[in-house]
Amino acid sequence: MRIGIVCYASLGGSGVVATELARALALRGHEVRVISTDEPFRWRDDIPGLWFERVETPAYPLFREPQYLLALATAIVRIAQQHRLDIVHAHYAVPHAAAAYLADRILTAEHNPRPPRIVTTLHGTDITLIGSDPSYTRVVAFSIEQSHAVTAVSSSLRSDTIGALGISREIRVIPNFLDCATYRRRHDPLLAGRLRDGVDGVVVHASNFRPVKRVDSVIEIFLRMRQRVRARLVLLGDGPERDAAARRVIENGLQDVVDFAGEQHDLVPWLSAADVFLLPSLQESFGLAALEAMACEVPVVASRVGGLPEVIDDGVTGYLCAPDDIAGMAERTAALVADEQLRIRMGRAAAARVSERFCAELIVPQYEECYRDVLDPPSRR
Ligand code: GMT
Repeated sequence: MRIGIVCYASLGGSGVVATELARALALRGHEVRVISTDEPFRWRDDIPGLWFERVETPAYPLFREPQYLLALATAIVRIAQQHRLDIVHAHYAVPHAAAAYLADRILTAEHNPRPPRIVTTLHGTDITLIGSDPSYTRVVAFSIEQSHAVTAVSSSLRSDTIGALGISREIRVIPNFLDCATYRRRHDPLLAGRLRDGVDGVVVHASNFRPVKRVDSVIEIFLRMRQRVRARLVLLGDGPERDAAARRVIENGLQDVVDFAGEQHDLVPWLSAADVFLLPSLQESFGLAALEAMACEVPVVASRVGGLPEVIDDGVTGYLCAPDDIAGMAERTAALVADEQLRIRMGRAAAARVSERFCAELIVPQYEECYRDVLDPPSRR
């Protein structure tokens, strides 16, 4: 199939999933074009059948706002015609589903013999935060209804979409996935040695530092657990809450035991040096970062919200607590750092869960089936 994958380039799970899906599809023999404003985070064009198509959003002094929706719809029309796309797969509904819909209308009105079918994948905040904001709801809901197929990364997100947007159409649940050959425990002895020096354990958090990730809670949990064990906190990623987090670290005199490691292209050695991964988010439709940690045999302590219970098996591969239960998360984290046997058992169970349910080999065929169904609906076969 000839597939166009639309995604955000910025640091975020939806862009990562879209990029990994594009790679996996190209490796399976499809022609795949990733359509974005910039090369996505973690982009590599080292395999045949995979291309990057840039969306230019020119600035014009008259406008205060960049016209991204129009630029993207125009780019989709051009790429669909030029490369005879069969599928346009929009990752993150806002505004990608609307841009894909607009492109479809243009191609149809211009009598394009076979406009591509539109598949939209919902990732989370496109529904739970942005899409359900009254400023956007009508267009987001309409463009989701108009897509030829819609997928959500968890059952929880499917329910949220039905509840928040009143969507009545079929939404398939296709969970996120990892390249399990890459995501496996891989030690960098130098890095692990540095992080573990002088402490009993290492706690890691990785995110885009937006308020929904609650990095302030990560620091609060770490402060409390340090009353029981000597630990280091490693914060991976970057975003709007980073400066506030850095101030909190200084206010609490934690500079020597908290590392801001920034954005890392290869998370595996960092995760492999960890004893516990913390994800106390306010909302999380899936929690790709938790899955990456689990693949590296790291148990996760997280909020019991959204799709996280579909990823983490409470008491088996990690612990789930109420999002405001900072004391409970601190206690669980300290217990894991203090008890090596418990940590190893849970870490191995976590990695086993990832290989049983969340490897690319299991999930990518579900997307291929979805594409085949919209190109040739089962009722017409
Ligand atoms: O909120 C983010 O972290 C970014 C957002 C995105 O742009 O990718 O993440 C959402 O999609 C990820 C990939 O499907 C999920 O793993 C995250 O759980 C989801 N974030 C939220 O629901 C808050």
